[in-house]
Formats: sequence, structure tokens, C-alpha cells
Amino acid sequence: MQGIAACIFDLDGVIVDTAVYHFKAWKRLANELGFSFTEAQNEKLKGISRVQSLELILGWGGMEKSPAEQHELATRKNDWYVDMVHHMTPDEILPGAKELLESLRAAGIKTALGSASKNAGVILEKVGILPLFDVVIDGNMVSASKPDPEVFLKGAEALGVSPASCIVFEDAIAGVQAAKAGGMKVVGIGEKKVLHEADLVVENLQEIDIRILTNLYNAK
Ligand code: B16
Ligand code: MG
Repeated sequence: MQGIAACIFDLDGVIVDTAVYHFKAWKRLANELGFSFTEAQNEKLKGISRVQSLELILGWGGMEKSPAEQHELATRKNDWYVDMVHHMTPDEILPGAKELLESLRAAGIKTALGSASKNAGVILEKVGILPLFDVVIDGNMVSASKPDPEVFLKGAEALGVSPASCIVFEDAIAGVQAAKAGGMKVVGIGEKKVLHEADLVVENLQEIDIRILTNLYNAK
């Protein structure tokens, strides 16, 4: 049997915790519009695109905006968010992520990023791990959001490997579903009771090594 050809990583919640910056920027926007925005609401936006996030937030605030106004609001939020991520440092890489990427490279297993974020490239650059990815597929390159498998299938295609030979790492339910829909094995990062559709769930990437991945890959 052929071994694992590639690992594909989600960004927010797997490699870095950008959710804290999304929260600050969305909260500022909601407050400027005159309503509150909670951390619990922010949880619901994980893995969801910027446009879909804004639609949900406006709904929670009981507001309707024209497409042009929505575009202006999303841009305003993104400008604040981009300002914050420009100050990110390598200290913000989540536990185990860099070590796993390095060990995959040493073992000849390809790596890709598969993120909904249109800012993925700059974030990887700021935290200093862009060179550890063979391919980056981000929100600028896909038309369908997770749970559609497009982002992961494009990653496999760009790497020149079959979807069945890939393992995906995801922290969002929609992302786990996207990987399964693409015919890939998936490791959930987070809570078992939330990510029960994943093939394996761990708290963080420190718990993962190539032996564990090989066992997972070879299991039915
Ligand atoms: P942007 P992921 C996602 O990242 C975030 O979880 C989600 O909260 C955000 O709305 C989305 O990226 C789009 O981000 O506004 O930077 O394009 O988990 O798919 O890496
Ligand atoms: Mg995520």
C-alpha cells in the first residue's frame, strides 16, 4: 500500500489562532453599528467566509444593508484585521504545528494550506512558516466554502497527489465535513464531542507524529 502523500492544514485554529483578531475586528464593527457581539457568536464564524460572517452578524444585530454597504463594512472590518495580523510573530504558531510541518518535510510528505481566509499568505509570512508549505490554497482561489471540498481538492491537485492519499487537519465542523466529502482522512483539532465526524480528534498538533498518522492512514 502506498503511504501518505500529503497533509493539508486549515489555518485559523490549527496553525495559528487568528480567531482572536477576527473577534476584535467584528466586535468593533458591530459596536460602531450600535449592537453587541459576543465570543459565543464569534465561535459560530470559525471556518466561515468573510461575506457569510458579515451576513450572520448583520442578522444577529437585526440590520439589513445593501450589497454596496455590505462591501464597505466587510472592507472596513478587514482593514482592521489586516492591521492586527501584520503584527503577528512566530510566537503565535500553535503548539506542535511547526515541528509537525518540519517532520513531514523530512519524511518526504508534501504539505498544503487549505484555508477560507483571503489573508492566509500574509499570516504565514508574518509567523515565519510560509516556506514549510509546498502549496497555499486560500479564500482567493476557491468559489465554494467549506463544507464543500473544493479548497482541499484544489490543494491535492496542486500537489499532484490523489485525495485519498491526503490527511487534512481541521478545527471547524464544516472543515471536517469538507475533508470527508473530498475523500480524505481528517484529524480534528478540538473537542471530540464537537468534531465527532473526524477520524481522530486531538487537542493540538503536539499530540501528532508520523507514526500516529501512518496508523490512521492504514486503518479502514
Ligand atoms: P478572511 P480558516 C477562516 O480561516 C476563519 O476561521 C474565519 O473566521 C474567517 O471568516 C475566514 O477564514 C475568512 O477570513 O476575512 O481573512 O478572508 O479556519 O479557514 O483558516
Ligand atoms: Mg479553522
